[in-house]
Amino acid sequence: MQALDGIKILDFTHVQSGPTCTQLLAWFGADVIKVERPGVGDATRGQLRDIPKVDSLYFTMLNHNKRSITLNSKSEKGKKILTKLIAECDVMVENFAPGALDRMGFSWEKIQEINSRMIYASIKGFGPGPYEDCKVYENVAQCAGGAASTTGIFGGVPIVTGAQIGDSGTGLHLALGIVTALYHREKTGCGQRVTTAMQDGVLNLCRVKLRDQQRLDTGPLREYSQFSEGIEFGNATPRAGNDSGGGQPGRILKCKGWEQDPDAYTYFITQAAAWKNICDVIGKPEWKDDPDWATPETRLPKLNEMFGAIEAWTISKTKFEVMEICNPLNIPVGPILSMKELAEEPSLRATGTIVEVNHPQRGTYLSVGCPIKLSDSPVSVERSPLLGEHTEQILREVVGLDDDQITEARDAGAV
Ligand code: CAO
Repeated sequence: MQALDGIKILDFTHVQSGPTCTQLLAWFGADVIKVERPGVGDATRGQLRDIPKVDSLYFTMLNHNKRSITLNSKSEKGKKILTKLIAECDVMVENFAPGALDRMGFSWEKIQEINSRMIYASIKGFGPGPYEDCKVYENVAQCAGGAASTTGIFGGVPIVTGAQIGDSGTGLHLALGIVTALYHREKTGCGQRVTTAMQDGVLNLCRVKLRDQQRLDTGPLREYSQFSEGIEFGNATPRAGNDSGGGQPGRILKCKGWEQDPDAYTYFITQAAAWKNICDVIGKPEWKDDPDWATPETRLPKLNEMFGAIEAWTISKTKFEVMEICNPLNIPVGPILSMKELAEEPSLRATGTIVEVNHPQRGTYLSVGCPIKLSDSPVSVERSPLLGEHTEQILREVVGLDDDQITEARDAGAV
């Protein structure tokens, strides 16, 4: 038995943000019924295709363990079927442009009328306010949520990150909102509305940068490299390159082979408690008790010199040797791992974080499995559904239609 066994999710999500949320819930055992437009489906089925006429990796990697029903929810018959689906499901999730479901005739009030236990969950780009009607994609959210203004090299342009904090990050936030509402429903018997805005989700993940914004009022941010370089701070949290976001200064440093390998680097954190070990490892034992170097405060104005000395050592080792030497000494370091290295990492295969999935059209492909491990709710990653693969099954089992009614719905173009 899985944690969410018995929970039926009406999944009106598309592209990335919403599908990441419902995929997680499917992995925890919910029956996720993905509703797609007949003949069209989720736009990502056809985006960034690597094999002609085959569901893209973009789609397959975001829609595991779901069932697919095609339904024209704007047609009269389609609306009747949707009404029945709403009555039968526990959770409805959508990430359409603002107002799309209201325009279809399914406002929150109407949904509550049909099913008072329904949890209705949405992702939008922005919350209530001047931008609430905007359509939003990943990078817009990264920019509007504070990530881009604080990412990049000091003096350079704002940079977006490859981690999909706007889409997948907000999907995670929504999934937590949904399971919280399910827990609440256990006690009250009532459903509720759950909303997350991508701007809010990104800002939540940039919390430490709002911390720094306020610290600027009382002086420079001494742990930023900018401070050690004597560059004045402006009135907003600046881009901090690869500086550590915490109180222990860290940087990305070159390792052996960096001239040929773009990922031959390590992250190196100068953990205060490990300072003496760091001095020994890098061949600077004289810094251990030197009053100019011995405390974090004395080192902050000299970060370039300090990391220069550390890099003179890391550059003589591979990123994995750095890890092997530093870990036993409690010096936190991390190799810069490429996607290729991650895809081939046996320990990630062993835990199911990287999985091989078989798909009838594309054969075997790699995906990221469930990153959250529940000891009593094991996850088996199943391939994504083909467009409308489960239409008949769902019409029969969930909606309760018979063969004639299914044919009628097909003839009317409702499914
Ligand atoms: N039957 C009938 N109509 C359907 C349907 C179905 N099964 N499924 C979708 N539609 C309709 C919608 O009702 C909508 O119609 P109206 O415009 O008449 O209301 C239409 O299809 C298009 O939906 P959309 O506006 O959501 O899609 P889009 O491609 O224009 O915009 C996106 C995409 C992502 C920008 C927008 O949905 C959005 O801003 N979503 C919220 C934020 C979000 O999640 N963004 C992240 C996406 S991942 O990067």
